[in-house]
Amino acid sequence: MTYQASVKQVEKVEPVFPSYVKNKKLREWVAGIAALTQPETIYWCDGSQEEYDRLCAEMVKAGSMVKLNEAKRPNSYLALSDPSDVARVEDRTFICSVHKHDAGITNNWVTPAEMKATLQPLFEGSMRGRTMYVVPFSMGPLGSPISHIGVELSDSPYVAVNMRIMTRMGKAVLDSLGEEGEFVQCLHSVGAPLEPGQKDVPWPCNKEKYIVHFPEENAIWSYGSGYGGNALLGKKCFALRIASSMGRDEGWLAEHMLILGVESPEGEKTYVAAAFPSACGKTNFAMLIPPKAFNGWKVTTVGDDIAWIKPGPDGRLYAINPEAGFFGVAPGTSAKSNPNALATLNANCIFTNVALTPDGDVWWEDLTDTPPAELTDWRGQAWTPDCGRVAAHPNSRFTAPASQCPSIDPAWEDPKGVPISAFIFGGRRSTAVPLVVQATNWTHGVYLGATMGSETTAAAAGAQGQVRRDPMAMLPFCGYNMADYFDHWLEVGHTLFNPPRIFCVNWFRKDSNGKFMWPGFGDNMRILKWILDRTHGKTGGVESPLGWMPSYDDIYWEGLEGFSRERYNEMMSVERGAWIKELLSHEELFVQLYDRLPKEFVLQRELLLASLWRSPERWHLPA
Ligand code: TSX
Ligand code: MN
Repeated sequence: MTYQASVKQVEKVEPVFPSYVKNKKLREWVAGIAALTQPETIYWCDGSQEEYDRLCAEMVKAGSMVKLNEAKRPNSYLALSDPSDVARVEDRTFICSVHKHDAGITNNWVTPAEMKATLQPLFEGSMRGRTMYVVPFSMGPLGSPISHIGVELSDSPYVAVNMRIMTRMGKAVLDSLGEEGEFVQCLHSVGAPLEPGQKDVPWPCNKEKYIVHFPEENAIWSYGSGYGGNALLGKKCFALRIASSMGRDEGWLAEHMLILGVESPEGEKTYVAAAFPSACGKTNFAMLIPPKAFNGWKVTTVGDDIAWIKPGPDGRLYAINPEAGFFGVAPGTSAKSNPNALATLNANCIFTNVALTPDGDVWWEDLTDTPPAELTDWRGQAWTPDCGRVAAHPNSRFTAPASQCPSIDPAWEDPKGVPISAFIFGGRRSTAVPLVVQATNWTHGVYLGATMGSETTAAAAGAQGQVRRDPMAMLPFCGYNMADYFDHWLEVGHTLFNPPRIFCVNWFRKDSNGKFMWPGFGDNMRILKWILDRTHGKTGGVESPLGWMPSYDDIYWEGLEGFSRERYNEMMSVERGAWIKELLSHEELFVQLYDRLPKEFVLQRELLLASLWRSPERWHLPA
């Protein structure tokens, strides 16, 4: 790769390396990127609290963040983005493998050579007038055999401070990298160079955006956006897209999954990993508080978004949460929906695109039943409850240290990871899909995960109420061909001794009056308990056309008054007509992936169809 830059500019940005920067590849890469992007200065992040406070103070001074009321929300900040830069940009996200087939039909693809030819001129001088932050980070506990190191070069101080919360960031990472260690190259520019004397804006970004992955060289180039998953490259870009591709090559899984632990009153500890598409309350489930009647039961949180899962020496799967913080959607987070998340946000947080209260605190929709009488909204404009606009952007976020979560699991930083006993796949489906089903075996379970779908909600663009297939909730995050991904899942299961049990859940089925049939939230513990009992072989189940189901009597109902057997059976019913439509929609997904689709999926679909036809038109659990 050649970088074009005038001699004068190269001289200006010749990096001075701190003595502790020993890694040869890192030195060469930083020098090359500095010559290309021509920052005014280069700053090496050490990850200290002093550095974090200083960078935040600089951003406050520059007008990029406000400091919140120290008494109400200590050491916390609010950033408001440019109104055009508020979410991930899937149509600008690319997987640049050499062969198109290796990216697959579900990813945007351009050859690496062509993409680099496009990006090179955009990055040329893109950091002029700005500081280039060198952000060394570890995804996963430093030194864990499951962890991997990355270095992000970014011209955004917002990225630097958020990365300190979301990852293990700083000098210790470089020490662990040593002279020869491997790291994922994460290059990021907001694409807004400053000419001499030009005044900066609070949230610099560029209309033109590129979120680009080179899975064959473990590199990420991100241009034009300062927001979330576009800019904090350790998260979706590295921990999911690049890592999924590494996992395929190395025999492990990088999944869009929460990890939670359940401790029974007898002290038996079980961990499960669960995948949900957006708008299903994944963080709420990761931090679930069991109902009072579950005296002595405890749910603990290992992670709320991403799981790296590797086979251990005993033939079981072990998972780590590669992240160190939560970058969660704020609206909807409340003392009712998620008290643990709310407590996590008490201090040391960065909020993005939520509303500001007159006394210097934050607010978002549903935080309180009655909104404050006046606010400054996410666009910085005056807001009142009757103004007809939302106060916080629907995709507004909190960045919070995971260590502050009251339900954080004691083993959340265990370098070995936690043993996974079950996988749960969920979706938001108002019809057809029962509350819970257990797959009959690994292959059936992988099929259920691969064909999971969710209804679009107002939070996402596009028509409402349509079912979108989102295999394993990985559609926007798989760094390679989705059919190869299914194949990899099947392969991994066969390397294991007694693989985890697989379940499907749907908290969102509605009755004929359009009312949610299941109370959800803490009461999901009742379903989780059955899932655990099943994985430990402690309870019965009924064979349905779709897999194993709990009968009414298999569920612990204490403390949930008036939930009748009839209503439960209604919620668990299987309609042939609806499921034939469902299977046709599976076929639509499969024909897109036809040439590399595992044979098992075709056979599994046929088996499901056959079992539906041998069952009543409307199948019910016994009355
Ligand atoms: O997060 C949710 N979970 C998982 C919690 C552990 N939500 C919130 C919406 C997703 C962003 C849910 N919403 C859940 C759920 O299980 N279920 C529902 C649907 C629902 C909403 C309200 C009520 C019941 C169900 N009840 C009342 O409003 C009284
Ligand atoms: Mn996610």
